[in-house]
Amino acid sequence: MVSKAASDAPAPAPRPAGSGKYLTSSVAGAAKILVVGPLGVGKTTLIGTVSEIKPLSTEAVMTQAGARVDTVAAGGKTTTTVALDFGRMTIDGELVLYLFGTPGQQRFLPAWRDLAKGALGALALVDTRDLEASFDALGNLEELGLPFAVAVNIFPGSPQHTADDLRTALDLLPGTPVVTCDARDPASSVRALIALVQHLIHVATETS
Ligand SMILES: Nc1nc2c(ncn2[C@@H]2O[C@H](COP(=O)(O)OP(=O)(O)OP(=O)(O)O)[C@@H](O)[C@H]2O)c(=O)[nH]1
Ligand SMILES: [Mg+2]
Repeated sequence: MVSKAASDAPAPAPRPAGSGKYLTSSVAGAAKILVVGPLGVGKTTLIGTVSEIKPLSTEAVMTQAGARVDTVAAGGKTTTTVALDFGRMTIDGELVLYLFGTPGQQRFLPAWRDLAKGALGALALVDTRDLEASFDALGNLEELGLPFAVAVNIFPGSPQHTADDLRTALDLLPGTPVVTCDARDPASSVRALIALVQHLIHVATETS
């Protein structure tokens, strides 16, 4: 039952879709999306940048025990994701993306397999200072049969390559989108996710 005070209260001002904690009634669909890539490529940063809700992150301090295997192109990284990142982003007020970031290390592949259940696709972040570091993540996506888009996260001093050169170097299918972004910048990160969604729609219409 609505109390008098509540019914007399002025209606709350409409909020722009996706700007707050709660989903708006305009949302018509949802998709689970993975954000993958090697250690330190910017997965946690990107999810934190675009998320409308306080992102969940599971950062732990990197210890000396992992120093030999956990190497990052930039160095100086002190924490790493040990389970997952989680965030939410709404596109055009209609499609909500639930974003799941994977740990960067290949030894967490079993956790990846669980996280990938029910996912429609993935955004694969790449650092051109160490392209080879991305091979494991891209290989995992192919093994799981998940369609993906590649987003090159630009760091200071990142070598620049054409999309075609990257496609060759990363052995991508011709239709796989390749975009650039700065994971700290909302506009470019959202653009990368939109490129992925457009690709997923294309793949779905081709196979239906
Ligand atoms: N210059 C620059 N720095 C970035 C960018 N994205 C992330 N960083 C920085 O790079 C570092 C690593 O980013 P994270 O988001 O923790 O990387 P991650 O992929 O989640 O790393 P793991 O969970 O360890 O695999 C952080 O200090 C970020 O601030 C970017 O686009 N440009
Ligand atoms: Mg992380």
